[in-house]
Amino acid sequence: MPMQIVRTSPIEGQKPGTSGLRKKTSVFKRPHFLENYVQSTFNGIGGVRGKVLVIGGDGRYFNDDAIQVILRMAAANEAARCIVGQGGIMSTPAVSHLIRKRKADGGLILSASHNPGGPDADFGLKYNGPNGGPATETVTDKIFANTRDIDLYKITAATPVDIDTLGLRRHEGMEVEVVDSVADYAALMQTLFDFDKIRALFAGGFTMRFDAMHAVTGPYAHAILEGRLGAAKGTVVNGKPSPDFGGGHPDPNPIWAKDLMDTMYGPLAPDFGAASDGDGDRNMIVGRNTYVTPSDSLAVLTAHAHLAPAYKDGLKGVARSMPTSRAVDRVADSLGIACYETPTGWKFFGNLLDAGKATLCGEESAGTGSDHVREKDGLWAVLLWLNILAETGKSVAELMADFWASYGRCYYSRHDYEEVESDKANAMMDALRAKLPTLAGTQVSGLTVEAADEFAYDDPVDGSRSTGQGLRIAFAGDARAVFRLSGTGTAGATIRLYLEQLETAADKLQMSPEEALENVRGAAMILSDLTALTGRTEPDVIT
Ligand code: G16
Repeated sequence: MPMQIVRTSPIEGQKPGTSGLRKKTSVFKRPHFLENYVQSTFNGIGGVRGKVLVIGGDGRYFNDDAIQVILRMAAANEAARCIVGQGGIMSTPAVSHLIRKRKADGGLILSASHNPGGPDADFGLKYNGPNGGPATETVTDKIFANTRDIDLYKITAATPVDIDTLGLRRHEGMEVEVVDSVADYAALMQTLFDFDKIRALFAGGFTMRFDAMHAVTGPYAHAILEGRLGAAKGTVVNGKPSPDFGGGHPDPNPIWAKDLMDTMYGPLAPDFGAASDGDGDRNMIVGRNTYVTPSDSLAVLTAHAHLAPAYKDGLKGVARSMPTSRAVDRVADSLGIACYETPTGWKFFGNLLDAGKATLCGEESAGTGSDHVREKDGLWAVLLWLNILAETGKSVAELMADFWASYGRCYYSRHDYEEVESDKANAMMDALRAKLPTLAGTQVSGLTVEAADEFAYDDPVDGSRSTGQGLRIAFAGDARAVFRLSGTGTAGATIRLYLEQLETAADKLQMSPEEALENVRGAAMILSDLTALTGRTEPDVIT
């Protein structure tokens, strides 16, 4: 086999973040950058000799070239087989499913998620383990350690592997199996939901708009919504994946999915709107004139999941990331099931799902999922919503009004300050961290601080401890402000400020979030001194 051993040396900046390694595409294209990280990943998981890997990406710029490099390195490292999505494209939840279905040893996902793609935009790579989920911190720590002392990588000669034609072929002693990216995933969805009921809903005139944002879910949504479920042609818009996502920002939130929001708040709004992100794991749900926050979506899905066949026997428990609103806690409480609070990052849900402690999980960052895979799953969330709408016969607005009347409303908003100079962002976090022990009892902006701490998580399954997971300030009256630095950005630091205020008074359930959160935002700005320490007066993005 024409295997080459290439001498290399460690490259700075290869520490995996919240979800694998994300960098500017131009950084990933630098000599040895990708190769070093791939070899370190292989080394970090004990080598890939004789192993089966699933490989797929969201189709962004550099996806195809990077997959060729990964295949050549897998062959040189003596992997037995790589299962690749046709054209190198597969959504993140579909990769997770395929790893589990085929009992593969793991997988590599090429994506920078909701970040834009292109030569001047972002790229990313992450490793998922045999359970189909993102590598735990224990594994990413090993990968990182390998990036620090790597001195060689192995790669075969630069013969392109055909990944466009379905079927099995060989590449330098390794099997390469090219599979339909959609088929297995669509079949899985059909086992979870009542497709007959949803088909009847559409047949009865129910209308929907699904914005695939020129990203990976287009083919999945066409096949499932318009194909198997009979939604009208044209239900799926922007359904053809493009390497730069049509020049857009494939992040399903009211800012970046503005066209969908305008449609849903306009005179010709269909009954239901939804969107998904670059790699298909995030979702946005919006009814006619009714945007549903991701935190509320998790809570509503928890309350009604039993209406879908897969969850008809109830949920074992639920989990949310710490900054996610506590709406779901209230539902879990009334259902008498456990609710786990984890650090940000889907990887922290894996152990809970594997151990059967949680069935549904969700995050404020537009991610919801269940134990059917080990990733968040955009289309899954949309289908569960459709199943619930079909069973209840209610509109999204009616469901939300009923929900808030039963559980109260957790007004919620996230303010992002992007590309802040790292020194300044760290200085702000350090100053606030130092202040936390003194804050209880402080009166600020009409609120009283009840408790303040830095979140740390003790995994109830493997006993591992994750520290430094966000600064949280709880106020009397069920209000909360949380500060943390994003672990997915590729330039400077992004400060995330999460604001939450519970309201239970019947006449205060239809306020604007800005109004409901005014005091807690004021208090957070005063306590953090954010403007003085970073020079920022307004967030770049409010979701
Ligand atoms: C990733 C993680 C999520 C996390 C999100 C935001 O999502 O999988 O668990 O909530 O990043 O993380 P951060 O606040 O650190 O930027 P995705 O969709 O980008 O893969």
